Amino acid sequence: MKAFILSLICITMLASCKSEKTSEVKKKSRPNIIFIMSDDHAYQAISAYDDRLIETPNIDRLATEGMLFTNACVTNSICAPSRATILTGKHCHLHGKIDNHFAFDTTQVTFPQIFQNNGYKTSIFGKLHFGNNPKGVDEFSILPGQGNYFNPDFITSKGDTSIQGYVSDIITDMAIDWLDREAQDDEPFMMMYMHKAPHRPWWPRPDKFEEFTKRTFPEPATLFDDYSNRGTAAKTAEMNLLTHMHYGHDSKIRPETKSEMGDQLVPLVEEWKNGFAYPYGRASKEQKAQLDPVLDSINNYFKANWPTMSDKEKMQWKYQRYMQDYLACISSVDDNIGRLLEYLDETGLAENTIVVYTSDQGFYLGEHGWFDKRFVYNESFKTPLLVRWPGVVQAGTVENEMVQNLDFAQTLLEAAQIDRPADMQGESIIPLLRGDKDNWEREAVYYHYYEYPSIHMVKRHYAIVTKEYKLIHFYHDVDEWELYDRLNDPNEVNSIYDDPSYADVVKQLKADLVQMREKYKDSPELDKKFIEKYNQKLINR
Ligand code: SGN
Ligand code: CA
Repeated sequence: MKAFILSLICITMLASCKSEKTSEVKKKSRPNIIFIMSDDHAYQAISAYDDRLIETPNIDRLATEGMLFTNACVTNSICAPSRATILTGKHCHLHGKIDNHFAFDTTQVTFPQIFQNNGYKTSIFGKLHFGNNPKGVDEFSILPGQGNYFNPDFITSKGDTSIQGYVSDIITDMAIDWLDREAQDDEPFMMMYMHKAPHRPWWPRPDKFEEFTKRTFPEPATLFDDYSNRGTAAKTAEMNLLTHMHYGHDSKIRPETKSEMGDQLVPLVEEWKNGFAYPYGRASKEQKAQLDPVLDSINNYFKANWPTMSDKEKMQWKYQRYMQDYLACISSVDDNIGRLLEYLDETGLAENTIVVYTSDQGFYLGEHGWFDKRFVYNESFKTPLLVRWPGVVQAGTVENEMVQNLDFAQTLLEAAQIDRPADMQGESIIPLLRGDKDNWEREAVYYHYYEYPSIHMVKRHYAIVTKEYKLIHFYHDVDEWELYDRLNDPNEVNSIYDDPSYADVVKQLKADLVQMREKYKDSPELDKKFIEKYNQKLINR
C-alpha cells in the first residue's frame, strides 16, 4: 500500500513537472509581437532602402538586426482597405472594405481577436481609419478618422480624450505606457502601434519644421513626366505637384499671403477653404510661436518669387516644400521608433519580441510628378517591410521575394503558433523569415484598386504583377490595358502592351490573371456590384 501511495505521489509530481515544463516552453516559444505601421511611409524615405532623401537610423536598426523585404507590396494602395486586408488576411472584395468611404464590416474576423482568444494581451494605438472601433483588443486609443498632428483627439477604450503635444510623440507615449503596464508578466502580447505621420497635410513637429526647411532634396528622374506612352489613367489622375497640390493646405502658404498677392496668384486648383487654417489653428500658442518664424520665411520667399517663376521652377519649389515637410514628419516617426526600440532593449523585451515595420501603402515622392498613391505603379504599390525576430531571422538579411500585406495575419498567427481561419488568402512568410526559400512558391501577386470617382481621380484597375512584368486593366469608364517590363523599364514610363514583341507575354499574363481572379474569388460580377454600391453611396451623399 505504502509503495502504491509513493508511486502515486511520484506520478503526480512527474505529471505536474511535465505540465509546468510544457507551459514554460509554450510561454517562451510564443513571441511577443509589435506591429508598427506608419501612414503613407514611402520606402524611398527609409535609408535602409534608399539614403538619398533622409537618414532613418532607428528604422534602419530593424534591417541591420533583421530582414528587409525589397519586394513587399499591397493588394490595394489606399489606407483603410489596406488595413482591413492586413487585419483579415483577405483581399478587399472579400472583406468588403474596398475604399475609404464605407465603414469596415465588423462581422469580419480580425487577427487581434484571434490573438486575444488565444491567450495574448492585445492593444492598438494610433490610426485605424475604419469608421468604427477595433475588435479583439484589451485596450485601444485611436485617432478619429485621419486624426490631427497637433494636440490630437483620441477615441479610447475608456472614453474620448484630447492630448496636448505632437501626434507621433503621443502615440509612442501610449504604446510605451501600455508595455510598461501590461508587458512585464509571462503572458505574451501583440501590440499594433500605428503612426498617423507622414500622412498629408504633413505638419511636422515645430523643431523638425525648422530643421528640414533648411534642406534641399534631390529630384526624382520622372518629376517632369508628361505621361506619354501610357493610357488615360496616368494622364487624368489628379495628384500632380504643380497642378493639384494646394498652396495653403500642402505648401503652407497662409491665407493672408494669398489675399495679399491677389491676382498675381492665379489658383490652378480649387483650394480647400480651411486647408491651412484648420491644422495650423490646432497648434497651441507655444507651438505657433515656433512654427511662425518658419512660416514667415516660406511665405516671404513665396511672395517675392512666385509671380516670376516659370512652371518648371514652381514645380521645383513645390517639390522641395513637399519633401521638407514630409521628411520632417518621418524624422519624428524615426525618433519615436528609436524610443520604442530602446525601451525594448532596456526592459529585456527585445529578445522575445517580433518587431514589424511597414506602411499601409507606398507613396509618390515626386515620381511621375505625383504625390499620393492608389496606382499599382511601383512607388505606391510597394510598401516598406522590415522584420526583426531575434533567434529566427538572421540579422542583416535582404529578401527579394514578392510578399504582400495579405500575408501579415497568417504570418503573425503562425509565429504565435495559432491556427489560421481557413478563409484567409495569404501565405505565411515564415519560411522566408527563416531563410528557407525552398518552401516559397509564389510567382505573382494580385492587385485591385476601386476608389473612383474620388479625390485624386485614379481610375479603377486590377493587375497581375510578377518580378518581371506588370499587366494592368483599367476599367469602369475606360477599358484599357498596360504592360510594363519591370526589369528594363523600372520607372514605368513606357507601356509595351501594344508592342508585338511582347504579344506572348500579354497572352500568358492575361490567362494567369483570369486564373488568379478565380483563385482569389474575384470576378466581373463583383466589380459590377461594387460599382453599383459605390454609385448608390454617391447618389445618397
Ligand atoms: C485625405 C487626403 C488625400 C488622401 C486621402 C486618403 N487629403 O483625403 O490626399 O488621398 O486622405 O488617404 S488630406 O489632405 O485631407 O489629408 S489615406 O491614407 O487615408 O488613404
Ligand atoms: Ca495611408
